[in-house]
Amino acid sequence: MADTRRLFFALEMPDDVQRQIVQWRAENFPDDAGRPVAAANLHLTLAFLGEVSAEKQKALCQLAGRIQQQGFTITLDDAGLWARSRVVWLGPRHASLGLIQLANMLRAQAARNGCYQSPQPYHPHVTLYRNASQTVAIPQPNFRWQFKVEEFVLYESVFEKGRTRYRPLQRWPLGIRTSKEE
Ligand code: 2AM
Repeated sequence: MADTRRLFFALEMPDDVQRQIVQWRAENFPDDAGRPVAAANLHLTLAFLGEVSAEKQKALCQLAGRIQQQGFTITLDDAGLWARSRVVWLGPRHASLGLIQLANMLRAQAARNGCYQSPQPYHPHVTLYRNASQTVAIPQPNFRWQFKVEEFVLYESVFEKGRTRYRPLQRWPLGIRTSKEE
């Protein structure tokens, strides 16, 4: 499609959490578990936008900039396999209200601007493997990674040299701005 970008809003993993996840994955899954997501690509999607024109991107970024919400904490303490999409994931057992609120707001803004949104409820997750083997055993979630979220990010998904890379385009801090700061 001409002049469009494949975009999504997401949360970045802190470097130390990213490292620990990759180490846990290497220690707990066999080599043929599936196609591992590169460490630098680990993220938690808030809203997938699909192929977006520059004009629509601008409109969505303006709306994103108006979101007024406090930061929140994410706890990754669960893991599983979605057999149909063949995805191995990590996620929170109990998603914080702030996370759900932010994702739902971005998803609603996207839908109102013509970006298709799945009717499925939002399931916060970090994809660990794609094309997972149907028989892969999911280890006990013997971890609890916790981090504070103070910003959200618009990413572009770029496919080059046979690899997908997620490129951050813009960031928005979380926190309630006073009228003086605006
Ligand atoms: P996934 O991790 O569950 O695969 C960039 O592709 C991000 O957008 C990924 O996190 C991916 O989620 C998500 N994504 C890709 N296609 C999507 C779709 N059709 N609907 C919802 N999310 C999608």
